Amino acid sequence: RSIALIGAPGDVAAAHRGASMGPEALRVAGMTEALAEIAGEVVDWGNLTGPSHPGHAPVDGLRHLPETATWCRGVRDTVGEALATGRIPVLMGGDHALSMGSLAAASAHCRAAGKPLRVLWLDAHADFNTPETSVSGNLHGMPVAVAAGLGPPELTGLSDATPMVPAARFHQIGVRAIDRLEKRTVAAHGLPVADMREIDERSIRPVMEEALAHATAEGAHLHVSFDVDMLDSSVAPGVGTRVKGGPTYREAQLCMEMIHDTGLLASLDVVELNPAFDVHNATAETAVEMVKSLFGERILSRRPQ
Ligand code: DIR
Ligand code: MN
Ligand code: MN
Ligand code: MN
Repeated sequence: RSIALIGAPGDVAAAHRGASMGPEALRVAGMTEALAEIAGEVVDWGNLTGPSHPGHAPVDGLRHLPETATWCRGVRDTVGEALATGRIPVLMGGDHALSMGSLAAASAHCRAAGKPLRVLWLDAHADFNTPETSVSGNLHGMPVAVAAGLGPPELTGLSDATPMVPAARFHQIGVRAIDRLEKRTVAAHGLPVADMREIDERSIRPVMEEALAHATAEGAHLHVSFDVDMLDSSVAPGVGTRVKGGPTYREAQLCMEMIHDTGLLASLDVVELNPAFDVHNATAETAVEMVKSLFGERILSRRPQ
């Protein structure tokens, strides 16, 4: 299947400015060429446009709500167009709030096609804050909650379905930073999270097997939302919120290769890359290397043991 690369240079929902430079940094790191070589047909649809960062304080616990909603509508419509024409959309962010747009699109696409949707959320954070629990008021800390139906109607209403993606259809990998009140919401809604302790104790392979089991059994549409800060901060310094203690380069590569092995990857977000914090674009290059594995690059062409 052909891939549509979609740039979304929006940073209105993040604490630090600069994720708006993400799409171009990923292109400079060779995203288009890498996908063309591994996956076949790739078309770069260019960048969406939207509001720039207003620099306002939160209003009722939310910063830049109208601007975020505008960006997400653009993402939803363009990702939806890619899915409707049989392509695999690869959204290059931009901050992680933009995933509300791609989830709305994937949700609508799956409902129309009668396909189950599963979401793999690769992130240092659970992104399950609400205006009531958030310390920062930043919407990039809330997309999973919004998808699960918690949050302002301007965002939950991005989708005709409420919730657009029930909490139980997510599986989170790599989480190691959850706010105090956010933790309670995660527990109350039964959000499936494989945190770093679980990965430490069980190792990455069985954790990933479990995370992918439902999708495999259902033959689901698998949406992968890759927040680059999932990677250990020593491997990926070029993000707005660095968190130590994450998956190593090799562990993350194994995650990506195991996702590819399912043959179910149907839509992808690569978000939260912030070139303002990067060192010679190394984090963008690492992100492209991860995406290569997601689309099937192997060291040797042997099947897993
Ligand atoms: C924090 C940080 N939990 C917040 N979230 C981030 O502001 O809600 N998500 N960085 O990716
Ligand atoms: Mn994160
Ligand atoms: Mn973030
Ligand atoms: Mn995130």
